[in-house]
Amino acid sequence: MSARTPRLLAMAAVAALALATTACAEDATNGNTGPGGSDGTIKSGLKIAFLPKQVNNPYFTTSDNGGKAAVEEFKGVYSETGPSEASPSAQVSYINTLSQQKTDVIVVSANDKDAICGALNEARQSGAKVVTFDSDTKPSCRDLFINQATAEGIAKIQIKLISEAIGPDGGDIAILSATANATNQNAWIEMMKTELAKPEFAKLKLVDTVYGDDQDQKSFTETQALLAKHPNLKGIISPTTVGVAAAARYLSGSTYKGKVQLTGLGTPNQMRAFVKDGTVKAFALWNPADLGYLAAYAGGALASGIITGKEGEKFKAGKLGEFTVGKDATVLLGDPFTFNASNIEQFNF
Ligand code: RAM
Repeated sequence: MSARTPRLLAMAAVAALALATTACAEDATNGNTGPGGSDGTIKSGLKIAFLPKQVNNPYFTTSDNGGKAAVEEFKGVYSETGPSEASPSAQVSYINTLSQQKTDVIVVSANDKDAICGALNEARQSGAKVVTFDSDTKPSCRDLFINQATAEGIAKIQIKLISEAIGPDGGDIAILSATANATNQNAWIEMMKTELAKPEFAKLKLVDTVYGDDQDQKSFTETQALLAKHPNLKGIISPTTVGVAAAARYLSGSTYKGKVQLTGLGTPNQMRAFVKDGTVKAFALWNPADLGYLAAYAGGALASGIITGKEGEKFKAGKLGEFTVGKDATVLLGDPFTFNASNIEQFNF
C-alpha cells in the first residue's frame, strides 16, 4: 500500500461528515474573482457538469458529491445530469445539451469508449474542456482522464482476494461485470486474466464472464444463472458496485452462502450487511468522493489554463494536495483499498 492509503482511510472515515458539511474552502485555490488562471488559481464562476454512467447509482452519487464539494471550494457552478441506464449511447444527448448550455467543463464516466466521442469532440470544439473519470473514452476524445487506480492494481487486488477467500485448493471462478462496453471493467478484466495466468493462481480457472449491465435486477438474475450453469463454481468476482451488491444479496439468501465466495469492487454502505453475515470476506474500492473531487479540480485547472493535459504538468487539488499529469493525459488518484470485517465500520459511503 502506498503513502496515500492512510489518507484514503482517514478521508473515507470522514466522508459523510465532509459531504454533509459541504467542505469549506479554507485551503482551496479560490479567492480570485477575475478571469484568473495565469497565476495558478482556478477561475471563479466556471460551469462544471458531472455526467456519470448512470444517475441512480450510489457510487456516482458519492463521486459526484465529491465533485460538488470541490466546485464549491473554487466558486464554480456545479451541476449533475445523466441517464438512468448505463447504455453505450445514452450519454450523447446529455453531452449535446451541456455543450449548447456553454458548459466550461464536462466531467464524464464513459459507458463506451467510442460511442460518445463525436459528441464530446463537438463540445470541445465549442470551447468545453472534457475530463473523463472512472471510465475513460479513447484518449483523443478528452483532455484528461482521472484514473481511480491503475488497472493492474485493481485487477491484482481482486484476484488476490478471491484466491484468499477460496483457499489453496482453488477451483472454478466467474466474473459478473457491468455493461459489455464499459471501458473500465473491460480493462480490469483483461488485467485479471493476465494475473490469473501467473503460476501462483494456477488452481483458479476462469470459466465464464457475464454482464449485469449495472442493473440491480439483471445482476441478481445473472448470478443465479451462473450458479445454475456452473455447479462447481467456487467464486465470483464482480468488478462493479452494482453487480457485487446484487450478487451478495443473491448469495446471502441462498444455500451457496459461505460456499461460493464473492469479492469485487463495492461501496462499504452497500456491502456492510454481507460482510457482517459472512457472505463476503473482503472487497476493494477507492474513495469515490475523492475521485470526483480530484476530477473537478483537474477540470477547473484545465479551464483556467493552469494545465493543458501535457505529461509532467502539476496542479493543486484542494485538500488532496498536488497531482502531476502522467502519460496519455492521465492523472492517478492512488491505490485501491481493501474493506473487511475489521475496518468496514469506519466508512460511510
Ligand atoms: C459501478 C460502475 C463504475 C465502477 C464501479 C466500481 O458503480 O460500473 O463505473 O467504477 O462500479
